[in-house]
Amino acid sequence: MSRLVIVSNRLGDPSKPPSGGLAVALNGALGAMGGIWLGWNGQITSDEKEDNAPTVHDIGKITLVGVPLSQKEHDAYYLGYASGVLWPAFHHRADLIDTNPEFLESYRRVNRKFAIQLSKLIEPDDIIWVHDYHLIPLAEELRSMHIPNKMGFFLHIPVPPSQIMSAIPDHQWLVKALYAYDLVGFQTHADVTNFRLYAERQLGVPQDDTDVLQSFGRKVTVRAFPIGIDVDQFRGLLTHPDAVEMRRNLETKSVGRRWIVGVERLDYTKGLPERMEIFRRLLQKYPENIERSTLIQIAPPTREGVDAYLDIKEQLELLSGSVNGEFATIDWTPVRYIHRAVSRTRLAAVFSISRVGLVTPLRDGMNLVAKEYVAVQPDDDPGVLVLSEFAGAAEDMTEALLVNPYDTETTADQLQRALTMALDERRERHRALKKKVEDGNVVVWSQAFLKALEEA
Ligand code: ADQ
Repeated sequence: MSRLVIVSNRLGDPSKPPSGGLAVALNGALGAMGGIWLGWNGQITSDEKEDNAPTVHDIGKITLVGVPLSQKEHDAYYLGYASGVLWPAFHHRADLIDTNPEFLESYRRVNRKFAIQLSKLIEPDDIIWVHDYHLIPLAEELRSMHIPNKMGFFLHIPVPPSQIMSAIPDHQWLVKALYAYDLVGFQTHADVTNFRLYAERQLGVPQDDTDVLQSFGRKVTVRAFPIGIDVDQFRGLLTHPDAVEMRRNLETKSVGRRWIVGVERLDYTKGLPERMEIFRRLLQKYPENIERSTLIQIAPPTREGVDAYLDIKEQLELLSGSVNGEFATIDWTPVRYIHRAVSRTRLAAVFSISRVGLVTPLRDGMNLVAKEYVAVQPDDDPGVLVLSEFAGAAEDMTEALLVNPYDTETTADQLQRALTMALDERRERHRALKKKVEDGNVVVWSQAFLKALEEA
């Protein structure tokens, strides 16, 4: 039987309780097939040799291989190229691209470093599954070492339209590198379309109506695999004593009040300043929400070494403070802004008692928070999901109230609609969304990807 080899920027840790659905699915697939997980182990070494010895741990049928990086590699490959070039460009923010040529060089070097370590471990029947934008050229590096194995790639973030992709220096090299895989998976059909249009316009790849693209002497299957969550695991968190206590606490405080919840890493793609303006507009236009509706915004820090993230932190602090200054009363604070990570158990509890899940990214590959919110709503009295049309999740979750987060006025109206929606309509929308979230769970997603990879 084939082994599975997973490669991601950060190494997972199957010995700890998984922190998210993706870790659950990948641990599950690895546990079933046996195999290797290779990624950066979080260690910084003082030298930069290509074949720095990795850390190796066996946990049951899984071998964890941790590649160390030097400080310079981490800063230029991860903070520089992955976070400062690819992340903004793929989220339609070409204006934030940091075009330092050293970043690309380091990105290539770290991909080569990962490939060198992998090449020492791979057996002929192994199936290789590479995750995300940090590792786009990995397959090309492996092919140059004459490794013929099946290789699949999944992109967790969106694919931008061709003209924005073209703003990336050396974009043709980057996209061509995807042709070294046998299967390339994107989150949505819109992403597949963007990729195909780019391939046609910029690379002259002929198109037909199959999902196989042929060019540069290779064939690659390109399909959408919308990622899901581990519904049972997430719902199961509600029975944890911490969650029970949190729910009790919030319910006591919420007599006659309603919670609106927003949860994401503090990232400029997530539309947080826009959300504060939407909430401000709600309070101005529908004053019955004053002393009744509270926004709980949980946004832990991320990538603090990148300037654009410092800007968003300052902006959000100013805005949440100004909404509170404008509307707070002696015994009510409109925005509770928490700039820290919160345990998943507590998150599940907050989602479950919130009347509205407010998920309004300006651009998002999928957005798992939308699915987590739906998964823990009570069937008899469910809350309403207000979802940005620019999240990948909106392609399928059409029973949410879909909004354009740039349009403050209309989104505030939709938020009011969510807060005042009749029980029958809430139940009907929830029933449809819940089915979609359950049917498209993360195990279904990983199995579909691996099956397609075996067949590619
Ligand atoms: P992210 O951009 O990280 O993921 P998302 O899909 O929402 O976005 O996943 C975030 C996860 O972290 C969720 O499980 C959420 O509950 C958790 N989380 C967020 N804030 C937290 C907090 N304060 N404390 C604890 N946990 C928190 C990328 C892409 C997405 C894509 C996913 C998966 O950007 O578009 O959906 O990968 O493919």
